[in-house]
Amino acid sequence: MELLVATHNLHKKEEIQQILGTDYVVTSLTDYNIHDEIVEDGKTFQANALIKAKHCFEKTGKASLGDDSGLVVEGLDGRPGIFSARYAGDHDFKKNIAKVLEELKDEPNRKAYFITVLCYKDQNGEHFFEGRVYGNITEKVFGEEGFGYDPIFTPEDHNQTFAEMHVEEKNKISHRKLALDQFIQFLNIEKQA
Ligand code: ITT
Repeated sequence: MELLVATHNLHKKEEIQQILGTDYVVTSLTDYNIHDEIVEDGKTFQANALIKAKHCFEKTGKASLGDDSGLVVEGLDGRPGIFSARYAGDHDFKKNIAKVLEELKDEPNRKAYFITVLCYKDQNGEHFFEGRVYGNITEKVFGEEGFGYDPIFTPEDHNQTFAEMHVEEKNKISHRKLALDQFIQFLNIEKQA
């Protein structure tokens, strides 16, 4: 079955494909030659996931999955949060990471979580699914796998950052995996109905 994800982020697409396995063929906006930037001006992850799913559904007429994700750091009052993609001004992850580490320099509370909110939109309406993984922000970057803030996030009960883990390992425990599990459960129930 095809699953169209309303994203321009190919790392996300690949992770979703790896998590869902061969039962699904994951496609993205790029596969539909849609290159316009979606204005993510919602005030919550839910609102932004909905904006992405709606945009994609309206452009393609196909059931679409929006994924809005980010890093929420306790000692930074929840930042970068919904501003995770452009925290330091643009989509430059080295700069985003550097900004988070700099802001946490004198902050003892390094607790954080990653969140993914999925919005699935089809002709019948919208459905939301959420996954979170709790952990801590490291003092410096470790590892080269994954993407975004993975090199500075160590999940609870682990001693490696997401970027030090093999992709499969991250994808077994990640925020995205937890949200996708619920989504797949929903699709399976829908199929039986
Ligand atoms: P789309 O909106 O096109 O899907 P995006 O990269 O802008 O792509 P988000 O707004 O959902 O996606 O994500 C904001 C940022 O949060 C993203 O650019 C990454 O830096 C970071 N992020 C999201 N998921 C992540 C993950 O699994 N690991 C590390 N960082 C992640």
